[in-house]
Amino acid sequence: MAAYGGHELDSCAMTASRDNEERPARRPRVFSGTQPTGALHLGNYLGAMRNYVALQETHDCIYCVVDLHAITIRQPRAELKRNTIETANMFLAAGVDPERSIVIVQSHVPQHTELAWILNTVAYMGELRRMTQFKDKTGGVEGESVSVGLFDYPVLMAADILLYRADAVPVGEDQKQHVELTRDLAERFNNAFGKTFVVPAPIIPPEGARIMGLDDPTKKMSKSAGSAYNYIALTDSPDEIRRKIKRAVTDSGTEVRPGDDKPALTNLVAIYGLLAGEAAETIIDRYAGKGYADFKADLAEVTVDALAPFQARMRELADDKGFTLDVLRLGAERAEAIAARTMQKVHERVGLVPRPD
Ligand code: ATP
Ligand code: LTN
Repeated sequence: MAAYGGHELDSCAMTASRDNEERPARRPRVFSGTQPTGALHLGNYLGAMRNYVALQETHDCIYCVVDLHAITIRQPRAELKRNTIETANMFLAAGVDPERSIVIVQSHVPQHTELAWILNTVAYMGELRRMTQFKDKTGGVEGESVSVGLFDYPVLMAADILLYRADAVPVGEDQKQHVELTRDLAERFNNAFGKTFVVPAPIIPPEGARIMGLDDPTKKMSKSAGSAYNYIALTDSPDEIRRKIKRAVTDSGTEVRPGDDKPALTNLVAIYGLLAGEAAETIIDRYAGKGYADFKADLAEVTVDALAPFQARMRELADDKGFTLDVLRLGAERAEAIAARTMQKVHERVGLVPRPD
């Protein structure tokens, strides 16, 4: 995992790559968001954040800590604040470079919620009700006490993306449906009011898009899972990582190989392969005749080693609080310049009277 090396942030370098509309040949734009709901885990990294880092080579990227999404599930305020800064730190520690990419907190750019309101007028109740994440979070029972915010969550996500006219959205498999809804809303708005939004495409990695829970390989790894043995947080200590991998469920039999009959090993071999940069065949050959214990012990060390540079950078960032705040301040300025231009166009298309000077 490439860690972003500590260098000074200077606002000139950042304004040099301001809104790319001003450039003759703009690179395609990427937007993605992560909720500040706790420590990110290997699923978040392998499914999404790894792509956040890689896409910086070819795209102009905006990465957002989506705090307004996080409040659809109640969280103590001190925890939300801590998680917001920590999630921004995780982007940086994983290799998001704030001199090349924009890093923001969603609530710092008010146009996200403004556009969400306007998109609410083109979104249908029926399509929001069909969102599987909504169904999962409500347990399929849409009772009297399900919040409007939880229901409307995908419209705010669409606003996040469309606000910046992003071409591509790196996400894990579970967010594909939300990006499809975003495409539908963009097209519906464009048809009704004239071409305004870019219709974005999801970027979902061929491997790692759905890392499964260590304690239950039939469900995705999730930071909101009931047990900490479900996931490996990117901030887990080496001993915690070893303990969790040792306790990870395995399948019947002894062979280390992926397969439809082996959901647990399929997941563990995928994690090993992605972190070590090795093909599944190489791993299968190495553990032929050896059994699960040897494989798990080595997987623990591969994971500890892969996370070490990230964790070192997290410690540096924790000791330098001003750095992250500078990144977020400059990020918000740059993002707002792009957002304001989109909103001006949206107001005009819809027929809202401009505020008199
Ligand atoms: P969680 O379920 O862990 O609380 P989330 O999906 O609700 O996470 P985020 O933390 O905002 O919310 O997700 C950040 C990114 O990580 C998203 O692009 C999401 O698709 C991806 N992601 C989340 N879980 C996994 C997983 N198990 N495997 C691969 N990608 C994942
Ligand atoms: N819904 C996403 C988080 C999210 C997002 C976005 C992802 C909010 N806005 C815009 C991509 C683009 C989740 O639960 N992981």
